[in-house]
Amino acid sequence: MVSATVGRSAVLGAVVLALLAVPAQAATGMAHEPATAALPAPDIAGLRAVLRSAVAQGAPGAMARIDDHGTVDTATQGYADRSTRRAISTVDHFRVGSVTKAFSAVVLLQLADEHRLTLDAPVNRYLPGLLPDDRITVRHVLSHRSGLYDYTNDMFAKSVPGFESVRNKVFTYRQLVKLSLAKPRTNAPGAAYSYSNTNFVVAGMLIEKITGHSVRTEYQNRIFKPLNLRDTYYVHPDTKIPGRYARGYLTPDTAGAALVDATEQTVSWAQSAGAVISSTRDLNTFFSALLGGRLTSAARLAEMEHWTRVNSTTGYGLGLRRRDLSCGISVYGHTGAVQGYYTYAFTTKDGGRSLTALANTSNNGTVLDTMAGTLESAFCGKRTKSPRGTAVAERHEDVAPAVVRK
Ligand code: REX
Repeated sequence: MVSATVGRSAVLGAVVLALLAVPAQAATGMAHEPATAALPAPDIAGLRAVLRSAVAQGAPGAMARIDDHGTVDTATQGYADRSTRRAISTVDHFRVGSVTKAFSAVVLLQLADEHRLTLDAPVNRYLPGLLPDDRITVRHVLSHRSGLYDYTNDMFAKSVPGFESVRNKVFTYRQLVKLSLAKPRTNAPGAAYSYSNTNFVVAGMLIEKITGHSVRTEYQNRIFKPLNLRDTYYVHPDTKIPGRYARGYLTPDTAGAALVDATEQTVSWAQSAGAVISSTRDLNTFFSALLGGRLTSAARLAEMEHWTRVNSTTGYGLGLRRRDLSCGISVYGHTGAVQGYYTYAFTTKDGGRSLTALANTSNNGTVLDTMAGTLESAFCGKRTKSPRGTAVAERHEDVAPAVVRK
């Protein structure tokens, strides 16, 4: 308790110094970078309480793992499988949804490092005629500023029927882009942030075109193998999750209706925008390595961390989210929402402390809000004032409008 309090004041001091020292960054809300050593100790009791709330609000299970300079803390609550009543475990694999976008971005930034891709080049230079506007660049796509409409808004307007209509489908990337292009662009290229899965479908196409390999091969050779991510898979269009896994339960739109087991699906509607499978350990390893500078050059990482403001407490870089927590600390990573699984995977600026949290339900905005509290517990430690709930309000505008049933 004492050390948590001391740690916190050190952090606040560092934030004040940073604000004074870097006014330009402060203006964009980027000046929250204390060394991990100055962070307060994680609040594990608080973390458990957050998971208990998520389960009370309808998640069959919830779990979290913190990796902090080699020290591991885990917490679990509820079930991996409702029918067998097997307890959820932090070694269980799960679908990470849009956390996949960070993997796709890393591959493209490595290609930029290798001078095989120019971030400010038009997408159409690599994929002639794909997009209706030559001004849309690779950077626009990776920062959700292309204006390409998110086809999943219509696909999942009705959550359960929408899911059932695609769960066994296999789409080509071009079919998904075609769905998007049937709608007007949401903004002129570069003009505004507008979250869209279409962007990371285009990212997958770029990876395959430039390398001549599948995204699966590139993820494996560039990320999974070098980081020894033994729980991480890209099995599209296979519908099964390899190894031991948590089942995923989609919440229907009708209040009170039974949860739908959504575990098996192709995730072909997302592919390079959302089809990776992983574990809490591997996602922590991945984001620690990324922010620790072990996956790209320092210059490319800096480009990933060039933030477009999303709202008062979130920014989007290139396939990377930044979230500013209530204690003045910023964390970096991604969120994920595929049918049956909500993921939060974030790390500190230097990659020294990482948290991955999962609830095995989706389409439940209350659970999504609650799970954001795992970040507060992991990085802000025990709070003396400002009770959770008031301090932690999830910002739904951070995600595509159709993602969350409120
Ligand atoms: C698809 C619908 C949501 C989910 C989506 N997921 O776009 C991407 C993702 C891959 O992970 N995005 C998250 C469904 C938000 C991110 O980037 O952080 N919702 C569900 C509905 C709503 O069907 N009608 O909640 O299971």
